[in-house]
Amino acid sequence: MGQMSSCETKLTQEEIREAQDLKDRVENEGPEAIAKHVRENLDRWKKEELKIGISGRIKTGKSTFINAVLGLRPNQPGSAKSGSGNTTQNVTTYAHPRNKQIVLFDFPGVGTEDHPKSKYMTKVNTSECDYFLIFFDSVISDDDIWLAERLKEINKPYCFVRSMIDQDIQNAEFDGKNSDTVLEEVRENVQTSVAANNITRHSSIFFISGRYTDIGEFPQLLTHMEKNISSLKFESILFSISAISKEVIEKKYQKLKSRIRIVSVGAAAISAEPIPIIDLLININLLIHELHHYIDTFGITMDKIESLPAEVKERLNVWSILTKSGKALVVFIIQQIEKAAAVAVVESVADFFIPIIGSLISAPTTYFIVKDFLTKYLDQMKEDAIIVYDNVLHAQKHLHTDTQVC
Ligand SMILES: Nc1nc2c(ncn2[C@@H]2O[C@H](COP(=O)(O)OP(=O)(O)O)[C@@H](O)[C@H]2O)c(=O)[nH]1
Ligand SMILES: [Mg+2]
Repeated sequence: MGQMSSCETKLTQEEIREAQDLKDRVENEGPEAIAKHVRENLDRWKKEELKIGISGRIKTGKSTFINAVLGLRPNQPGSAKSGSGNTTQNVTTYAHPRNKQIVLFDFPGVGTEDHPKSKYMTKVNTSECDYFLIFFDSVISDDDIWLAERLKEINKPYCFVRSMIDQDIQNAEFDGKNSDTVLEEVRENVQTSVAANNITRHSSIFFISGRYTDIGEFPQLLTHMEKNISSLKFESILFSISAISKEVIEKKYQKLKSRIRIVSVGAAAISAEPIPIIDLLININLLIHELHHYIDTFGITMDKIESLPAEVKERLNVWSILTKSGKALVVFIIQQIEKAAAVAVVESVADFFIPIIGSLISAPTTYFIVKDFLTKYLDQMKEDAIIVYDNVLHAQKHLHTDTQVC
């Protein structure tokens, strides 16, 4: 039983308390109710509303950025119209196609004829947004600063965004300059005007590309958002946006990793009052729920995989899960768990001799089996997400066009 006691000591006090609480609930409400409770806890972000306000003059890259966040190309249904002719006279709202609770507001720029400062804050309901981005091009205008001041007054988190950094890099390359220092140079140029103003001096400014989201400070922008909105709202945006860069994949991975504990503690509680077979199946459904969430979050869809060359496809781990459903998937997971269990309980004599299929394994052992199982699959799916990104999304960048990489 050496392994058992070491397992127990590895659980934190908080986890033991949580498991105990869930175990009591299992006794009172039954294991299915607990699984539902765990799933609801994991899915709380889906109910969270997130409203993002976007303002700035025309042609500062707002529509392109909106499409990147929505995961849409220009001209796809539901996308923001990009380019000339779109003056965004009124507020246009865009619901995220993968999560209708996320809405982007394309606000008209301040100071235009239709939206003078005097009427802006009443006409444009900025206060309902959770977070605000003010786009600018060469310099931050007085109108932009005015808006930032108003947002500050109502304690609304915001940042300034200078997009199209890819163009600056391309220009530098063309001019035979060192493209590595471009971002710093652009920042310095802006900084000179920024330093003169009290508001901009204390504001965050991010230099990004809405067209090529793996260039520039998109990850830093996300981190700023993370610090300034609730963690559930951030979870919502992180799980809904496409895997638009390796940094975003990494952020998604970290967030997904933090959920493993919740599932493991839940599964442990469910197997604490074992009803042979039933508790195992309930736990397997929890695992399937989580695995599908990994696939959705990383956006490893069948159509993206289909477009990969055969030798790349063969390298993907996710294949074994994506191609199975129903009973076949349950059987596959049981087989995987048996493998994991054989490793996890190898020193645990009592558990070792009890057939896994009856799932009369102790709660701490279940905790570690589930934790190892999910960690392994999450790691594998992150690898897959990077392979898909490199082959499908990144490749699109080198196609000619104006198309959004998403
Ligand atoms: N190279 C490059 N072009 C961009 C980028 N963002 C926008 N554009 C282009 O700049 C023009 C204006 O962009 P748009 O998003 O419509 O700006 P908006 O008027 O502020 O909504 C369009 O032709 C876009 O394709 C970017 O990050 N890089
Ligand atoms: Mg626009």
